[in-house]
This record gives sequence, C-alpha cells and structure tokens, in this order.
Amino acid sequence: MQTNQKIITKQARYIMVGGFLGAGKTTAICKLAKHLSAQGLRVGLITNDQGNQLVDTAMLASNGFPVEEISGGCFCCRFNSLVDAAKKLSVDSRPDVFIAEPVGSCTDLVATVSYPLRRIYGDEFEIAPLSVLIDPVRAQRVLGLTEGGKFSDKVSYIYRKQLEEADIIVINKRELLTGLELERLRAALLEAFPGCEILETSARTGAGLEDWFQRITTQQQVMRATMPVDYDLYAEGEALLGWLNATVELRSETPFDGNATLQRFAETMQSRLTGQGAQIAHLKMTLDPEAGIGDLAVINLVRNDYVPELSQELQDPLQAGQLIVNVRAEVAPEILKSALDEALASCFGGGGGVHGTLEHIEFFQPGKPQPTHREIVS
Ligand SMILES: Nc1nc2c(ncn2[C@@H]2O[C@H](COP(=O)(O)OP(=O)(O)OP(=O)(O)O)[C@@H](O)[C@H]2O)c(=O)[nH]1
Ligand SMILES: [Mg+2]
Repeated sequence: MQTNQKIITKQARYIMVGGFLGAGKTTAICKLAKHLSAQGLRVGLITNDQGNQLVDTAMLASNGFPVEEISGGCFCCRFNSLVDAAKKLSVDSRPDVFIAEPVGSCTDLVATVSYPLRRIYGDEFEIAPLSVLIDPVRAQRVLGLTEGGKFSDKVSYIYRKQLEEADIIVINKRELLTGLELERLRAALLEAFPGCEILETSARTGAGLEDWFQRITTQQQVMRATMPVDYDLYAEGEALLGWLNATVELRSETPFDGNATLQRFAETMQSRLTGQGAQIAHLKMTLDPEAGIGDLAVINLVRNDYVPELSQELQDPLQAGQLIVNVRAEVAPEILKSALDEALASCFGGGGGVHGTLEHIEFFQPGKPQPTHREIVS
C-alpha cells in the first residue's frame, strides 16, 4: 500500500467516520488505525456515545490503540469535550491522525463539528472528507429496495440525513450483496443523493479499504452549503431509540467457555427483544476475562432477522470476567431493561454454572440534540 507522506503536516489530520448504528464504523476504524500505525504514524482514537461503559472503547483499546471516550452526548453537543479529548491524546506526543467515531444516531456533523473545528482550530487540524458507512442490507430496506424489518419514518429521517451530508458514502459489508444487488443499491443512492461519491468496502475482509484509506488520508473536506435539518424531527427520531448500557460481573466455580456463553446470552437477548417488538439497531457486548491481559471477546447483532456474530474470540476458558452490554433499538428503554433482566436471570441466574452480578446499568432515550456550534454556509 502506498505511503501517505502527505498526511505528515504540522496540522494533525482529523478523520471522522460516521454512519448509522451497526454499519461497521468501529471495525473499519480499527483497520484504518492499524494501517496508519504500520506506516509509522501515531493515531489517537475518539469514541462517542450517549452513555458510558462502551463496547467500542473496550474493543479499540484491546487492539492496543490510545482511545478517549466522550460519553453523555454526541460530538456536536459536546464539541468542547471533543477538543479536550484530542488534547488528552496529545499529552505525551501529539497523534499525526485523530480518528473519531460519532454516535450512530447522530447527523448534521459537518455543520456542527467539521466546520467549527476548521474555523476555530484550523491551525491544528486538517479536516478529511466525511465518510458515512452503511450496512447494505439495512440501506436496501431504508431506500425501499427490499422488504424486511424497518425503522419508523422519523428514525429513517436521521438515516437519510446522514447520507445527505456525506462526502463519501461507503457501502460497507459489500460481500453481503450480490453484484446485481450492489448495482441496484448504488443506483438508488445516486438517485437519492446525486453527486455523492460512493465506494464499496468490506471492513471485515479488507476489500476496497485501500482506495478509501487513500482518499481520507490525503484529501481535504470541500466546503459546501449547510444541509437543512429539521431539529424537531431529528429529536423525535432520536427519542424513538432506546439506549441501554450495562456492566455485569460473571463468576463461576469452574472454567467456562466465554465465547459460547456470550453467544447464548446474545441469542437470549435477541429473542426477548424481538418478542417485545423492538427493532434492533445494534446489540453489542464484550467479555473481558479477569485473568488474561488483552484478551477480549466481542459479539454483535445488527438487526432482528440476523444472527449474533463473534467478531473477536477469547483464546482460553475463564472463571471470572466483566461483561459489557450496549443495546440500541427502536423501542422504549424500559423494554430493553426488562429484556436484560430476563436474559440475565435465564443465563446467569444461579443454580450452578456461571453467576452474574449487575454492577452498572443505564437505560434512556437520547435527549434533543443541542449543538454547541452550528455553522451556516450558503
Ligand atoms: N459481513 C461483514 N460484517 C461486518 C463488516 N464490517 C463490520 N461488520 C460487522 O458489523 C457489526 C457491527 O460492526 P461495528 O464496527 O461495531 O459497527 P458500528 O458502526 O461501529 O456500530 P455502532 O458503534 O453501534 O454504531 C459487527 O458484527 C462487525 O463484525 C464487513 O465488512 N462485513
Ligand atoms: Mg461503533
């Protein structure tokens, strides 16, 4: 792969990778960070969520990268925290490249993050084009190309707005579609979002990543007119999404298979959630063994009619560990809580085997987005 000499400037490069919940942002960021590190560049990663105790932070940190987490609101509403996070990552030596993952239900990032960063901190940051990743199965449904479980119109409004402001739409997970399906999706995207650049990648297999990395590590974001956003509708869409973050301590008298346990727990959560009419956007969990430094299992489920997939596995059985559960779904947050309670009782409720103790839980719906800055460019 070509060496990106151009990105070593006195400014650090700021790369933001957006896209709806479950599109593959964290997976892709991990690959990008590895790619840049292999070239001798220092990377600093910034994760973001409405709550804390994040699977994404645990996953990226387990891959050896410095990560700062901004919790309790999206980048646009916590703009100063974003700048602080960059400063914290720069304490020892400043990263050449910052890679930031905004919350997957967030939009209007260009006006509220990219442009203010450029105006206020233009001497420090060089802003890359905004990439918006999509899961092609989800995108086909939102664009009306296929049937299947869908979000409501208000949530779909946010999805479409994310695509509208993209400099580059990245059809990720491209191996999930046939060539013909990809052609149709590409045509539908071009019709709905004319003039947008569209790339196809697989963050999992690595296909198409080189071309995308080349663009976001060398190109600058071009200023365009600010996208109109109906903030009331945006807030209503966000409020339809339930959010749950929990931490559970697992313990057993005898060693157990953490991968199989995580799989069984995810399947139990899936059946409880779908049974309650939830539209799952992303159920993700990590299992971090008490003994076994750097070893981490990660499992994800990105829609009701799919299967939970282990994206990282534990090497050895364990006797104790920390389970982090993050769920984002279109359903009332109380339903998420009751699904978790039921799944915990069913899988870790005593009677021998693995025992679970709930250490932390928060469940809520995101509040109305109130950006710190919003730059209007006409
Ligand atoms: N088949 C396939 N799966 C992928 C690919 N990229 C990511 N995934 C899977 O998609 C799921 C979600 O990936 P993440 O990287 O966590 O998605 P995300 O966009 O960061 O999700 P949020 O942070 O919740 O918004 C995981 O199971 C990944 O392994 C890909 O190229 N192909
Ligand atoms: Mg993520």
